[in-house]
Amino acid sequence: MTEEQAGPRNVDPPEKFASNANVSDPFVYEAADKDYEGFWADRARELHWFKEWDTTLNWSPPEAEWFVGGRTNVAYNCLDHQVEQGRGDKTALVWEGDEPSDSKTYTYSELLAEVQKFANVLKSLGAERGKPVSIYMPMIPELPVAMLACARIGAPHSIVFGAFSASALRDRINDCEATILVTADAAPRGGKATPLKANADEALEDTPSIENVVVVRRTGDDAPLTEGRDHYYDELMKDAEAECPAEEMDSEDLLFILYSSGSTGKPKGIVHTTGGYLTHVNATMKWTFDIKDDDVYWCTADIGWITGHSYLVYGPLSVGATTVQFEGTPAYPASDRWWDVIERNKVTILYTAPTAIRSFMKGGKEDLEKHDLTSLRLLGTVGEPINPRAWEWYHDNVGGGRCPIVDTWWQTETGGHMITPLPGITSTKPGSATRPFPGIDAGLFDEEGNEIEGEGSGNLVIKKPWPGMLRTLYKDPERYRETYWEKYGDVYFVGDGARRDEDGYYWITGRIDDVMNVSGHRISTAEVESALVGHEAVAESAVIGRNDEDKGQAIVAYVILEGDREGSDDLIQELNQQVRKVIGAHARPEEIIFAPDLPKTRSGKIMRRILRGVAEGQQDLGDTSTLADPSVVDSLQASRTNGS
Ligand code: 7RM
Repeated sequence: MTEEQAGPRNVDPPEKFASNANVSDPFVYEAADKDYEGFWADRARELHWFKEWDTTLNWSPPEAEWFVGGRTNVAYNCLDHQVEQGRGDKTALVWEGDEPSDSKTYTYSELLAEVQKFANVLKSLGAERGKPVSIYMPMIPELPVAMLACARIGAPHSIVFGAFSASALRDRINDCEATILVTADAAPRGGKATPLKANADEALEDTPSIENVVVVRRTGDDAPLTEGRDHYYDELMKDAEAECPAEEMDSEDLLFILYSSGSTGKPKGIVHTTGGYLTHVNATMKWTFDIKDDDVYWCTADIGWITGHSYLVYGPLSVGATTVQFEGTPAYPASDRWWDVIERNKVTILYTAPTAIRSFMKGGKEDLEKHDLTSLRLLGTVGEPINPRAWEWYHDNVGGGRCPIVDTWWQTETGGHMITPLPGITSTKPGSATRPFPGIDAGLFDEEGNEIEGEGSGNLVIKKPWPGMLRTLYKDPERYRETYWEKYGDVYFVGDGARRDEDGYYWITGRIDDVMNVSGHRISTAEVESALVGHEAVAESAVIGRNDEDKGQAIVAYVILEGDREGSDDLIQELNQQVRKVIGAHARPEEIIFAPDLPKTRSGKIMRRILRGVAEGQQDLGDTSTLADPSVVDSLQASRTNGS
């Protein structure tokens, strides 16, 4: 272990923070441990239910049902219930556009009005309970409006991140057989616009289930409509009825599907349901983020990822908070944009990714020093392990040394925070996500399936069900079982490695499967490989994530060309273009290496460890004796230095 991993110090909650914290009694851990069902039932009671549940939990591994028999509605909790509690005139959403001059706010009443109208629009286009609606949108207020409108009428949404390509969108629409797509003409970011509608049109050439498309006019760019299929959002809204009652949903009714990379080329349709998911995100807003009525809370994630679903929209609105939605990039129009957003909106809680922190660290403190950041009182991180140096930088320079940091470990699959400090209680160690949230039972297993007790390293598991857990993979229960519940029996297999220290704190070491984490984005090696072999010049490819100081991991692709082809800069360009086209720009390899052969075992399995070693320039590649042809290693090293 290096000194950096060990973490130089403990950081206790400041006195003033602890004495005002929502949760300050360390006994909460023991209490939840003794009766985790009771703990979560107490959290669920803080929500609005049309009918209370009969049974807190049915657990028949790997199938969980929470708050069985209860009836509730997520949009009702996030809007109507807030208005009922007197927050009608409180700002629900602060929207900051790509241009600093472009901003808007919605009160809870205004957001409720907009959502009811759009829910009626969706109904008029055939949306109904249980029928998925696909959403492919920029970071504009109409995106949370569309989500909440779906939730209001019980139509599950499937949001596809705006950077995904036409073919990625097509596959995700076809998998859930959505009948409606909500999109926009274009998505402005960093002064440039992505032509969303043009991408959507390309996808829609091959999506037989889609009957209607709603197009928000964001930029006014040319986006031709297809007669009978496409409609402008503003025109439909003009004539929409004002009132739309919230459906009384069953606690276990589907709330949304979110596609996420797994270890094969086909993304997994992760299924989240209603009552349990809302309980989990609502409770963690109060406990992890210590949310108060006067907070201005900013989660910088895109809503297209789970972090945006849970902690930009559903979590914050379900507690009646003011949530900030930012459309742009950190560098536009200047590199101090984020600090400007914080200063102008007096943001009190900032939730972001280590990769962003590291990039600000590189840019230096000057940008921060131009702005008053004293409104901040709590900082959060998510998406990948944070190195202690970036943690300290975040703490000192963004938080001015006064704000606790919550390093929250969780996944698309878990719905909400799983391992995280509680900011009024936990003595944090920079680089560690600390301890499981109350009611969450984490553990470590070795490769042989033995549980590791006390200090040690192994594969992270979750031993008891929790309310926000995924319920299945959409239309693929078999893959659900195999991926998460087969390796160790009735415990949830996370896919991350971790170390537990002498205080029981967890230090997440990263994925142990073939999933890369590039700037906090999950991308599977298999997806990139399958995009590359889709190019006629490519015979075979192997993709790995190389450790990268800024992005966590950088994508390196080894490519074996068809017999008569030769590598060139032009071909590298073409292959990059190919990945952009099949998956999206965020999945383009940082480095493409034309190799004569791949290191394989005698059974034909690619030894990625070796490829990683070569890409990272390691001299000692460890044991290579299990390779079918050990001489491959020399030729790989040669092609890396000569080639690309
Ligand atoms: C929320 C999210 C999940 C994967 C997960 C980890 C990594 C996330 C942390 C982290 C160390 C953290 N969902 N990860 N948070 N690693 N410390 N605080 O990111 O489904 O997109 O990714 O991200 O590997 O398994 S996700």
